[in-house]
Amino acid sequence: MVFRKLPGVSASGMGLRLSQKFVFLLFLSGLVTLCFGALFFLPDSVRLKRIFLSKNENPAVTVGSDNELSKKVPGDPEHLRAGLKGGEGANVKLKVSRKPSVTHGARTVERSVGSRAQDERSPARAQEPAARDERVTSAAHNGERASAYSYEAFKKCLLKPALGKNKGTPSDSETLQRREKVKEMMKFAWDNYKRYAWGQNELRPLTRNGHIGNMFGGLRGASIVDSLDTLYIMGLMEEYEEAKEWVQNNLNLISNGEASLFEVNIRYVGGLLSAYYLTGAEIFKQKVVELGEKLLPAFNTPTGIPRGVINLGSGTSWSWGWASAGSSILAEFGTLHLEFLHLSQLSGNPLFTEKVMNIRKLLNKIEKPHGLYPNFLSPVSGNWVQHHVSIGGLGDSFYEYLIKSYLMSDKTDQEAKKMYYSAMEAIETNLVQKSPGGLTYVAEWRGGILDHKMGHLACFSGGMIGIGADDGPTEQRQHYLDLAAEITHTCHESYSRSATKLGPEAFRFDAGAEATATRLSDRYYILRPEVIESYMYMWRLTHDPKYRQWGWEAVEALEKHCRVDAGFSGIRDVYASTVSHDNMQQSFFLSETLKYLYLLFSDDDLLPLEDWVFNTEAHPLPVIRKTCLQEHGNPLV
Ligand code: DMJ
Repeated sequence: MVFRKLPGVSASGMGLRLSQKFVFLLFLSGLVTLCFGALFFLPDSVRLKRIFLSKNENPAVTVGSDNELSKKVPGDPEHLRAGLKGGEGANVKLKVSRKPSVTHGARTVERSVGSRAQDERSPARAQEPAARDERVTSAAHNGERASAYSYEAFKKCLLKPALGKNKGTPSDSETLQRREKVKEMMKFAWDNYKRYAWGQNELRPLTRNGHIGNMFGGLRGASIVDSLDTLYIMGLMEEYEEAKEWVQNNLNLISNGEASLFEVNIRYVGGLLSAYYLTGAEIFKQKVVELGEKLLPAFNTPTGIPRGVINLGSGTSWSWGWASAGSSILAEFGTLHLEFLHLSQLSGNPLFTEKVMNIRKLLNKIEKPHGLYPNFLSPVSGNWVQHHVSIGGLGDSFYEYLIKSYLMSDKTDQEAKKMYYSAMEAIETNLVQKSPGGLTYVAEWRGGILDHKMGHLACFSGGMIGIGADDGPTEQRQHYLDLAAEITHTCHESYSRSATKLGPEAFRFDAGAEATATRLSDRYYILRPEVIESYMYMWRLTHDPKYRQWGWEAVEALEKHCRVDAGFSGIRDVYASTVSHDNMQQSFFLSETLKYLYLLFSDDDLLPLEDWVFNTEAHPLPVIRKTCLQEHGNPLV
């Protein structure tokens, strides 16, 4: 009908002259191109975009879009960002994106990983052959050189015995009693896990069953691997032996599941490495090297920046569905360095070190807005994807691993040192704030705009800044120690201002708030360690008794509100005097929270900081003294 009205249109059915047909077709094809092009500008959550664009592609690496995450995810974007140090943050996000009202957050990767559409994975699959080759090479390499590492030689290079003169037993009776209490909590958490969830990843203490999830790619026994070193240093030897036996007989690494590279690295690789270094049991070394090799294909990207998710069987990797434009997360790819250096050390295979040094090189070279490191980077182009900066979830452990890389290198890694102190300078200039009530906090930064919020995760920074204080520029040392103390104080305030004396997932400093959560969705506590972690470091650095006192307050609160009949559980609202439990005993409670508490009430010679650095899951890794190791017959890698 319309055609008939147009000039030049004949009354016949075909209706158009040749030139008009050509113009019309040109117009049509232009329209189609325009529509398709428009897809690129839609936010990521738009279904069409997800159908047409694979997460592994990098359609438009845009630097500087602010707060993209909040546009992308239905539900509360705050909760999404509440992520944990690194990948775990991802988990919270995923959960919320599907169920905004759920308040316990750590185990959420599972659903979205499992439900990812096949077509999203295909580009990464194209890289499989190379990935396989790499693993073969690595395995062969390892086979040739694995036996070269001598545990005895390693021990000679420690300055002090790992467990101290007397296993860190404190001389005063009150501290000893407190330490015994923490040990009892560990035994209680362990016994219940053993009784109701043995071999599964975590305990659900209310329903008295196990939780597997798929954050670990089909690997099992996360609580066992995460607990090995805690059991050992607490002298729970029977429990340690049963854990070791499980690793020997049941830790099956032939898995075809989809795992978070970050989580497997910090919990399994970290846990096994520590267990090996503390005990010398070969089984841990054997398992950890085998597992490390399964992670290598994740680095098989155009830049060598690994993707966040990997299938441990096929080696296929891809980016988190929620991460902007198929990007990788700073706290995930920036939290591999410590473990991978040790993997090279133990296996004699330099590939592990090469992979993380390549990440370091890229991050060192890339231009940084105001000297800050944004949280999202494209593994394809190597450019930042958006300018969200945080020392909490998504960014946190990257900074932690810079200073710890320096310390773990026996203070020889000058590049890590330089990057850490420059990052600290930028953080202080741009993010560190003082509240009207005088509390020091580290805000988040979104393309130049400050979000006056601190996540529980960001509270690890008190400890981090503390351990970095001594090696900073001379005139800054006292300042860094003071800053560490102020941040730790603020985090303590976030605990003491709640009804339960436990801290919320995130607290704010705006609209009249001072270290309190203003949103319902930020009020939960999932047995996280970061505040207690900072107490432990600050105690070691200053011996100010208030840190032990604050640690004890946390023990009392955990006992009162989180201990249930069959284990420990997170709670949904730290401000409610009648608590509601989330039914999850996180593996990091055994690995970190209880370990840091135990160390807080021990003498400093239990895992002395001159010899050990803790990975971000609190697994102690020894300082690598290359010359000494070499002198004692261990090869330089
Ligand atoms: C732990 O798995 C690690 O500390 C990680 O770095 C962040 N999240 C949890 C604890 O909150």
